[in-house]
Amino acid sequence: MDKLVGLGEAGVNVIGEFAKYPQYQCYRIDEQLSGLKKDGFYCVDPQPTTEEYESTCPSFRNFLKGARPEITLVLSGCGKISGMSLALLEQVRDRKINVIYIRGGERRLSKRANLTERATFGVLQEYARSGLFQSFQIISNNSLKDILGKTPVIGYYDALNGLLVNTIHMINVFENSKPVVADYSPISDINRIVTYGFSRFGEKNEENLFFPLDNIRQKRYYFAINKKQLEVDGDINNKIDEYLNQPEQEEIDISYGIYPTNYEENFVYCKVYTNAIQDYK
Ligand SMILES: Nc1nc2c(ncn2[C@@H]2O[C@H](COP(=O)(O)OP(=O)(O)OP(=O)(O)O)[C@@H](O)[C@H]2O)c(=O)[nH]1
Ligand SMILES: [Mg+2]
Repeated sequence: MDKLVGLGEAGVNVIGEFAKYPQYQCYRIDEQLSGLKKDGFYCVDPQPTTEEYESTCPSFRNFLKGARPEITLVLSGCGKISGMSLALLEQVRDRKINVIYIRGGERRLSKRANLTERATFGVLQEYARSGLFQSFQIISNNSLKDILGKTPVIGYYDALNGLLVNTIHMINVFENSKPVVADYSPISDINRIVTYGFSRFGEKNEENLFFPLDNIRQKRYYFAINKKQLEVDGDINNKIDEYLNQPEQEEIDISYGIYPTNYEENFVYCKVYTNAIQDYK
């Protein structure tokens, strides 16, 4: 997951957070963007409606020609510019596609935004289920907000985007490094609807999902534990067992890896999967 495309303001902001790490190649598409195409900025003409964004979608073939063999599109479904998403995805359908879908609407959505979001969410999920996408990753701003607790108005989106991107990035890093212990079962090809979770490892076995995913089929935990503690602390093993054996999870295929870190605090990241279409809630 290293070629990322942000569509609309939320998408572009999230991409900006990924751009802080050297391993991601970032492409931004929005109105009022300053920056050159060759540097990954594509400024589109503003349109008054979702439909007009759809009908005027330009060709991104040249702009996105380096974004292969796999591409991850980040967007919020309630912005007007999300009207471009299907036309854009059509242009890159020769690649493996992931979508990170941000459910906005922490405050009341306008009627227009609500309709747009409902339609985009439904269509993209069906695409995911029919196998057109490798994954459809749902993130709810409300869930991120609850995890962060009280967040001031200024810097609010930066805080949300920081939590989201840090979690996805850490999981990417872990997936490319060697765990001290791991028992990973393969993710079934049909489980393409996904969300993430993040929590501190310790007292409470909370996992703080980024979207309240229904009918979870598979879960992967990534335990990020202080290296010294892994060497000397006998309790850690028991705590991890307890975490993995929560009784309400019996039906879920759970797997995990344990990774050494130099941080004082210990964290649990998770990625959860289902094949079940999610209600618009
Ligand atoms: N997580 C996150 N959500 C955001 C951010 N910016 C906006 N949003 C959410 O995304 C939703 C859509 O807003 P925008 O991203 O501004 O809309 P847009 O995609 O630019 O679409 P337009 O209507 O065409 O401007 C809003 O309801 C916000 O809740 C951001 O930086 N991070
Ligand atoms: Mg906008």
